[in-house]
Amino acid sequence: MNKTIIVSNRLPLQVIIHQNTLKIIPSVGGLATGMKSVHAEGNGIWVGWSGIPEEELSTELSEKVAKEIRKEKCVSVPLTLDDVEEYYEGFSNKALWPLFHYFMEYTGFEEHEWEAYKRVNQKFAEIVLENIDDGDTVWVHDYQLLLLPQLIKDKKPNITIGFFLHIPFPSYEIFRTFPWRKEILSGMLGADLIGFHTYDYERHFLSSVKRILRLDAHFNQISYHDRLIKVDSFPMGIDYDKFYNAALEHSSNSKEKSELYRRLHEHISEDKKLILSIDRMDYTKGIPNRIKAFEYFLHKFPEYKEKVRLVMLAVPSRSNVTQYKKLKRETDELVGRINGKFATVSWTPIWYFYRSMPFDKLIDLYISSDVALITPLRDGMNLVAKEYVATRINNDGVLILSEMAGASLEMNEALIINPNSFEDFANNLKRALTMPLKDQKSRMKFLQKRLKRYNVEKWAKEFLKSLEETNELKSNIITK
Ligand code: GDG
Repeated sequence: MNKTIIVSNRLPLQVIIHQNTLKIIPSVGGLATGMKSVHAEGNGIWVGWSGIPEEELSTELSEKVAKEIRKEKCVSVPLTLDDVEEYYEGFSNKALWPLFHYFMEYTGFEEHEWEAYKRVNQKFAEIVLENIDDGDTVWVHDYQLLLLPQLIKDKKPNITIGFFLHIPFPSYEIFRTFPWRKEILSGMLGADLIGFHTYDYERHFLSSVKRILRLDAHFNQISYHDRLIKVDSFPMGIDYDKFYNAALEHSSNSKEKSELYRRLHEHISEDKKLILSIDRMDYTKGIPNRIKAFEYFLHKFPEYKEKVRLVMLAVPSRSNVTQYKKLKRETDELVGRINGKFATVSWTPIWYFYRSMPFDKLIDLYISSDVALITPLRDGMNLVAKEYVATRINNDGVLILSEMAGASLEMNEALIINPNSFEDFANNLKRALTMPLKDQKSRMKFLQKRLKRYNVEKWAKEFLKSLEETNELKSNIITK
């Protein structure tokens, strides 16, 4: 029986080792949810890193971890501390991530990190090849594994390979600065189908392929050696029902309310509003910008002092990388300065949480907020914007969304802003806070309808269906 092999940098689980006892906790992230049915089907497997460097495992424990992981239909790729430092924190997060998000000034090109990136992609390839049979399908995810499709194709030309990029693909003018641009493109072209969140990323990719590799591309098909490669956009959705149902349960009178819920609602009354932002602590998410723009709003519309509160959840991320440490310091200082400047005995303008919260608390935040302020400077998609919409069970609430997020292209009914314009930001925040309920509801209903239909499961199915169709393309070429 043919199977699908999913490959991503991290496995969809967490391994916890405490005093030689082992616990495996499945993770519940968006990707894991979307892939659930694909992964569960037949003898499908997921290949990725367990999150524990090899040095922290004795041979005996390493075997035990592999065995337990296998029970979850997962296979781990062993990574050393050096691999993690050079391939993940280094090349992936200091070269690819900033460049692909247009942060050229943050981008460092280190030859030894490139070597590590190639070495680790090769490690992934070996594990995939050990587990693959003729007729299988491989679906590779994201920017940490851009070389993997070609490494697999070289050894197994008849395997069908899909690749999906979760972050933006930058314009040619940015991408061409990359020292290893040809190798990166050739690596991706090992896939039969290459997917992006938006048509713009797809267009940028095709333009780089044409101009850097001088390949022919007609519409969304690239001729490469004797193969045809399809490129398309698949905007990722969320598990809509999970968020909607959780919101329903959390809002019901019979549900005992959490401390967080009670504290949030103490503030809410007719004339007081909560504004929410949730992101990983990442410079692409525009956190300092948002705080400064909020300050500008309070200056421009002083009547909102003591009437609004920004609840800002920033989830720790990549905290070993210098730029992220700097960002954390800058955010702490800005929040401190603005709270110091505006606070009164009964009011703190920004409630700032630097931590990860359990799902239940996330839902409490979503359902308690009148406005969601999602203003990244650059974002592949942004699922938080979609999750906020899914939790608005009474169709009220307003989403303010940056036009730099992939999600903005499918969420026209949100208030779309340029996050670099404080004027745009302040005016739209005022508009959101004064929007009549009737308008809120009609916008929310349109957004919800679309998100419910094109959920994450549908996204995964459409990608795999399109990947399967590439087999017809192949057979057409052969018969011609
Ligand atoms: C990358 C791309 C693209 C957040 N805080 C907590 C928490 N979360 C969950 C949210 C959401 C997810 O994390 C964040 O997803 P995003 O899409 O917003 O952002 P990235 O992490 O940057 O993801 C992005 C995505 O890949 C998918 O392709 O959209 O553009 O950058 O699901 O709910 N979950 C819990 N506690 C938290 O504190 N439990």
